[in-house]
Amino acid sequence: ENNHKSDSRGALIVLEGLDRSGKTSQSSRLLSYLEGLGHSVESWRFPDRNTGVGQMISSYLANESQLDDHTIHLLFSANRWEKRSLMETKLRSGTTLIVDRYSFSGVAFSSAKGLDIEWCKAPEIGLLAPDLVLYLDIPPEKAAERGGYGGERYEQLEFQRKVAHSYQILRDGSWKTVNAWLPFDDVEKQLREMVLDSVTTCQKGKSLSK
Ligand code: DGP
Ligand code: NA
Ligand code: NA
Repeated sequence: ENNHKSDSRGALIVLEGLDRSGKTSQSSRLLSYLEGLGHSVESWRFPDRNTGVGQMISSYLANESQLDDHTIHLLFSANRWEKRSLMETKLRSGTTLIVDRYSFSGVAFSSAKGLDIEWCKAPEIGLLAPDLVLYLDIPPEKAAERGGYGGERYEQLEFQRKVAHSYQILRDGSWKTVNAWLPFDDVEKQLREMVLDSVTTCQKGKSLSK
């Protein structure tokens, strides 16, 4: 019903960026911050390597298996789809989710390989729309200097440059960009404000969209 005021709910907050942009550390800092303020909040990440699909993805990333580029793209997407209903339940029950990577990673990484960008977007249609996308912006060269990559498939400077370019194409006015090569504390400070704002808006009953 259109005129029915929707209930208070949690916010879907997504962190995006290159490998070694600091998303994982910032996710856990934001989690502690919001918990400290008494909010119900969970930290999630994609790919979720704990599911059957996630294990296939993990083995691909470790170069232990080879898959066609389209096939792995669809697996990453399936990994988000298998969490969709739980995600909706959590948000509706008032829990905020801080998610380390989501659909934009799917499109950015696969289109960086040369797959058609519209084809890449298609399987993401119908997943829940983030309330806030935080882009941790770092030049690929700076990210590469940060204590080295872990050796997974995509963790190479040349490829990360292409991913950065794809993110640039995807980025729109709704994303909030944070300079991620500042010290971690400064990055955190910027993120805190943005996140709190989004949590408050959703508590007031902003409706959930696809
Ligand atoms: P992470 O666990 O955040 O380090 O992610 C593992 C790697 O997989 C990282 O290089 C980013 C990449 N990745 C994450 N999500 C997707 C996706 O949906 N599609 C593709 N092709 N790559 C992804
Ligand atoms: Na990684
Ligand atoms: Na990460």
